[in-house]
Amino acid sequence: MMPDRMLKVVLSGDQGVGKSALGYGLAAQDPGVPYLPTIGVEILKVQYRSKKGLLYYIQLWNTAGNVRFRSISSCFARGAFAQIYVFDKSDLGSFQSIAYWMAVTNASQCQLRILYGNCGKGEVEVPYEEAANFANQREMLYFEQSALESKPDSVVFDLIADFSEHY
Ligand SMILES: Nc1nc2c(ncn2[C@@H]2O[C@H](COP(=O)(O)OP(=O)(O)OP(=O)(O)O)[C@@H](O)[C@H]2O)c(=O)[nH]1
Ligand SMILES: [Mg+2]
Repeated sequence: MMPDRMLKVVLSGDQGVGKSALGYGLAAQDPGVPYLPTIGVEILKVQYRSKKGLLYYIQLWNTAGNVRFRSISSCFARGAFAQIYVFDKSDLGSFQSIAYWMAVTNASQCQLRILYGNCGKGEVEVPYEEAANFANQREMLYFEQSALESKPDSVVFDLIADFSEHY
């Protein structure tokens, strides 16, 4: 079946924040346990039916957070419709890195930016208000959830589809 829309979506953020956990959940793929650190980039293919009934073919670029791959992060972001910046709510440093990730991935070049606070990993160091304010100032939508509980029908794709259908 031909999709109505094809979109590239990129996941970025520090090592170990839960990008792969989120990506596999959104793609309904069982990666096997435990998760291995991503090498370079992995492209997950996802089909999604929006509330308005459009069929999306989403290429989810699950990138590596490890410093070894930083020189290629900007290439992976090229041509993205949406970028999802992931941090771990129990790790302040990963939240402070978001500005860095926005810079290397040319955040202003894509139509939609989502800040995703993974709240599944432990005791909260970054409160909701702080993350939501930061997102607001940087023209991002803010959303928080446990990455391990993400599913293809998650609100993440609804946000992307709603935006795409108004765009
Ligand atoms: N309990 C719990 N563990 C999580 C959650 N999200 C991620 N983890 C764990 O945190 C570890 C790192 O998660 P990944 O998804 O591999 O992190 P990543 O951002 O893809 O890391 P890189 O690929 O190295 O950049 C894994 O052991 C996951 O199982 C969560 O929501 N809850
Ligand atoms: Mg990964």
